[in-house]
Amino acid sequence: MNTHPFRAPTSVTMRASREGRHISGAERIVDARDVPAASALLATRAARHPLGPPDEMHIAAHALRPEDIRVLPELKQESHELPSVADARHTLARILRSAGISERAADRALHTLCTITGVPGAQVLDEDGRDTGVVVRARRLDHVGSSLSDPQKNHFLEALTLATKVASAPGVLAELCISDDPSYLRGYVACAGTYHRVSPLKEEGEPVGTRIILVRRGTDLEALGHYLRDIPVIVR
Ligand code: PML
Repeated sequence: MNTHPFRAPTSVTMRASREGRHISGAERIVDARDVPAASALLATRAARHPLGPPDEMHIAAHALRPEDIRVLPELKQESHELPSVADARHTLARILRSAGISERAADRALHTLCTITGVPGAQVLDEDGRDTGVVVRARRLDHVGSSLSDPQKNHFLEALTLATKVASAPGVLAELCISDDPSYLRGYVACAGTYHRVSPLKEEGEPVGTRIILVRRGTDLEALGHYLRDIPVIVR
């Protein structure tokens, strides 16, 4: 059902950095009357980020038109708890291959995922796993179940929300993520309609964490960026 609970939907975005390096970002869509509460929540969260405290923080609010909002059902979910990082990474590559991604692309995507960090968005790779040179950060998204009172990051709900929006974008084959929180070891791969939670994708304290999006050959990267940045999505 394409309905959402907002009379005056407003996107609230937070970005925080230190010495020019991105450390925290978050997205909410709330009713206009809840913008002060959402802004305070996101400011608290940036200040408490494990990679913080930031020396620069931006919070922006942007009014949305109710009729522009798309309501999407959340992806199906599966959990994979593995005994080691090596097993978890192997499982992630296996899931990609079972969704039709080539072995070479799966290996390249996994290598990129496990070696970079500090990117303010997702790195977009083509279906052979080659870097397209595009980094895109999905904005304007939220889940109907998100809290307006708890500043603690809900890694799972936020990641599921973002993955649901990314999976609905034109040309997307898969999305992979390792959290940049040094003590959050669970990550995911979203493909073929399912959000696979996989753990542990890194060792405690390991300074890696990023997102990768794999796209079909010929995907219009401008249109992909526009959808992910500008089209508001509520997940339920
Ligand atoms: C992040 O910290 O931004 C990514 C969190 C990944 C969540 C994986 C999960 O718990 O399902």
